Amino acid sequence: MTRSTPLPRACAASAGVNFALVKYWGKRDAALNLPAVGSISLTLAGPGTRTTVAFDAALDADHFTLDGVAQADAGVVGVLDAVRAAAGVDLRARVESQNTVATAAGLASSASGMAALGLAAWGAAGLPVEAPATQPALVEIVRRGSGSAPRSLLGGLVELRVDDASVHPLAAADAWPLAIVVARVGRGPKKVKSRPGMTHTAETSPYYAPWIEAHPADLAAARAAIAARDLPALGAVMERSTLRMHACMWAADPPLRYLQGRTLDLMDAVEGLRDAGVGAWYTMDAGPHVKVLCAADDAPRIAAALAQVPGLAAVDVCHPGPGARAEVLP
Ligand code: 2P0
Repeated sequence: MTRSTPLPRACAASAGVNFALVKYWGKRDAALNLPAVGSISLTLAGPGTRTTVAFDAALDADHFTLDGVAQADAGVVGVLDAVRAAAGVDLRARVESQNTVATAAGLASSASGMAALGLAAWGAAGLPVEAPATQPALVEIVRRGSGSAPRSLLGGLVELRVDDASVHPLAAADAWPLAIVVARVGRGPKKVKSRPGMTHTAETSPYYAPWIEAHPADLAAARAAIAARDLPALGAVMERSTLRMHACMWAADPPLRYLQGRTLDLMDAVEGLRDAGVGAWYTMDAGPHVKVLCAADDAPRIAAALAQVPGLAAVDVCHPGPGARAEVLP
């Protein structure tokens, strides 16, 4: 690939977190970090990551700060090495990231983090930053950093296909007035990171094969619901996919359980809202937090109802947002 301008230059990129509606759990190739299943997600405005990368001939090592604190992170160096190889750059980089989402807590910080880092490094190396999701080499670098991160390259509802791990828009952020109410249960980091959690599930859960087998039907149902803008149908498949994924983990040996008592209290509250005629559907990832999909107009009263559940750290309303974007700095 050829660079458009000479180095050094700096590039800043922003990416929103995305939450999976139809879940990814498991890999078909661990070395390449290729997913065993496709996934469908919603990228959010607000919570996410902003990262600046500058390659600098004066540096003898990569420097990375997260929220102002210096970090040694092999994943960051891995992304930088992959971008250097793609662009023919042989300089170390200064990387500064700010998260507006809790780090490593099952709130998708790795997705926004890797999308912003990959795109900022790509731009700083002189490669084109327009339409990042259409550049397979960049999508692959971002995916190797975090399997869910390519979805944050696009806004709104997004599908990551299982066959070639490419990402595709299903509905733009402003095409459907949705919201996600995020109910946070506790503030600590998750006990088991996703990567070892997926390996353990694949190796020990007798439900792993059925999970993979049932998955394409959930993707098809979600695609159809999105095309028809049918929120109850999308909510139903989202809850089904969530519980199938967690059932698969619970059946591992020893079991892998991210859900907590308060998670179940929130699921009860969401079902109670539905019984009262309010359209609200839950999903949970590799953590105890509950994300509730709803129509944007219903979000304030759903947030108010969930805030009544005892013992929560926070309840926030989020809306669909754009894909990752970058600007080359002067
Ligand atoms: C998802 N999760 O689809 C699923 C649902 C968590 C549960 O993708 O190993 O940090 O780097 O590919 O992307 C979280 O896993 O994992 C995730 P790796 P990632 O959102």
